[in-house]
Amino acid sequence: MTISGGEILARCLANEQVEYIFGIIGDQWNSFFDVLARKGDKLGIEFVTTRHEAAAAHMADAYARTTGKPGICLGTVGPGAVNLAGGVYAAYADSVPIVVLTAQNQTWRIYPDTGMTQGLDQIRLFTSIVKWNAIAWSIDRIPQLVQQAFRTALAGRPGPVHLDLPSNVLYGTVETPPQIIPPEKYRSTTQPTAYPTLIGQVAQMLLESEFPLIHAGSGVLWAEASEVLVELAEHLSAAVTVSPTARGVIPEDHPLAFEPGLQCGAFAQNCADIVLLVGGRLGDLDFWGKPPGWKVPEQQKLVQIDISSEMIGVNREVDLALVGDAKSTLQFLLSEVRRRSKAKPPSTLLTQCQNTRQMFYQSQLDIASQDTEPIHPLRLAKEVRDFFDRDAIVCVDGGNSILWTLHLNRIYKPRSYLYACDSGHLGVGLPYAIAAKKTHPNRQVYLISGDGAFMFNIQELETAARLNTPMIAIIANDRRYGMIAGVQHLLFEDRYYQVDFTDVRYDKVAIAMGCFGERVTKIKEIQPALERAIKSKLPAVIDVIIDREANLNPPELALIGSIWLEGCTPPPVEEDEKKEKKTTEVVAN
Ligand SMILES: Cc1ncc(C[n+]2csc(CCOP(=O)(O)OP(=O)(O)O)c2C)c(N)n1
Ligand SMILES: [Mg+2]
Repeated sequence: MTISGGEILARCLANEQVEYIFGIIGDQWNSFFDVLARKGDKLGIEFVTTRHEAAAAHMADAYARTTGKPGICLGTVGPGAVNLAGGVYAAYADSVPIVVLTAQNQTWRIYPDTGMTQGLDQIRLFTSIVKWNAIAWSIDRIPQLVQQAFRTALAGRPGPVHLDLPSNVLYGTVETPPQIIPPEKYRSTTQPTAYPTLIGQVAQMLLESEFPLIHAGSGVLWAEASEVLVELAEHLSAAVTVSPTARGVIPEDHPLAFEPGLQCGAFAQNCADIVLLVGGRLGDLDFWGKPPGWKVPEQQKLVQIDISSEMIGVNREVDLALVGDAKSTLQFLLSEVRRRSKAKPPSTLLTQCQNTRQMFYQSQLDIASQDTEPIHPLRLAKEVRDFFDRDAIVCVDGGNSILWTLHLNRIYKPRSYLYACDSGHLGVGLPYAIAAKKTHPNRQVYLISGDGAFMFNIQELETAARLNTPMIAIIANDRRYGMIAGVQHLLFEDRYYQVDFTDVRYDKVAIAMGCFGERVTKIKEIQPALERAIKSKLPAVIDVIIDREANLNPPELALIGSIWLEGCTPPPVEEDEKKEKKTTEVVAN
């Protein structure tokens, strides 16, 4: 039986139960696409064509984040590969397992490039943003390399991998198809648990502490360990904080939950005498595990659980490290604390932190309850959250528009919050929302996006309309790169530079691409517009004109900015160089 390299690749992907491949075709891929055209249904694989490869990578990323399974994206040789890279970085930064497939020119024309059209060293292109990559030099290597791709993407701390597939390998044929064995025969389906004696020690430390706190990174989501983590917190009366990317590990209206931010999560982190860090590395957005977000190590013990020993003690010294899967390790830890003691009563410190959190929450609600117009960005966050179901999948994108959604746009379920946290990658939001809706058609999916961020991948509205994925994108429209303007406002006494752009009718762009669109300028119009968007059954854009002055200064921007720009104080400026505040505000058309 003659079989092509493209068909072997398709069969290997089907063997991994791949449902979707996101990407854009190129001629080098035609043989593979012809297999999908003829046999895609039988193999259970649907190809999703996007309008830019970066969006395809973001969609694969969203698929992985919402399902827990690797997402697949594909691009053609040269420009397709380069465009994919932009999206792969966002997945890499947040340790999301995606498999990146690029076509390559013929094996005899590559590495080195000899002047072939679209020639590119794609291995080197991806090296810094994938865990592993390789070239399939011959057809018979395809199964082995696909095995390695999935094995590595899912091993330990997950992440992207890349396969480069030369056109003669994809078009070429063999007479005897190589054997394709089931995944459980080539990669482990279970993860290791930490050493039992150490688990006992940790149980004792937690029980003897005054005020324990559990800090969850996204490793908890990948390990499906949210439920057991909450049970452990309840037994210990421990506060639970999360990295921004791990929102949803605990429902944010749970009495023990403290959402991220210096005035909420970090307040509790600053009171705890012991911290159990699970599946995270205390990076930038965790305030590095240092003051002012945390206590110094002498006053606060740190126990770290991570699947990867490479993550232990990365940014903060540990008192004890448990290397193992978050779920099984927490399960053993929970039985150990239960065996040793009945539930621990809440400490006075916990109650104090809960009161502070409540006061802060109330202060946010007070701002959001004002009826002032133009619409305050916090009011928008609240109106939107109040409108949608508790289990909606929430995507966020932008600058200050994201900061406003930290407290009043609560997240209640694991794998329901899509945010390119460690890359801060503008443009992820729309592709995330489309892929989330495609993958979870029965759940509501909404996006709150800055207007700057939305424009990075606005072309995907056509994809949304074509796929019939009725997600709802809400744009917090301040006609500028508000976060950068906000920092310029703080640093340069209102001297703004290159942060404003002209007004665009995003609603009309949406309609032109076959979606629903409305522009909203009044508070009382927000929810009716969302209602009409749902009724339309179309992908929708609600373009909300917000208060651009208020958007300059969300809570925490000054503090977060000072951590980001540590050591970067601007030099003094001569009096005569200080410009007047400039604005290029353009009236909505
Ligand atoms: C791809 C990319 N380019 C540039 C930046 C730098 N950046 C961070 S926030 C921001 C402004 C975002 O503006 P917008 O999406 O309108 O949100 P706003 O802050 O106005 O609410 C920019 C340009 C980035 N994070 N990502
Ligand atoms: Mg903006």
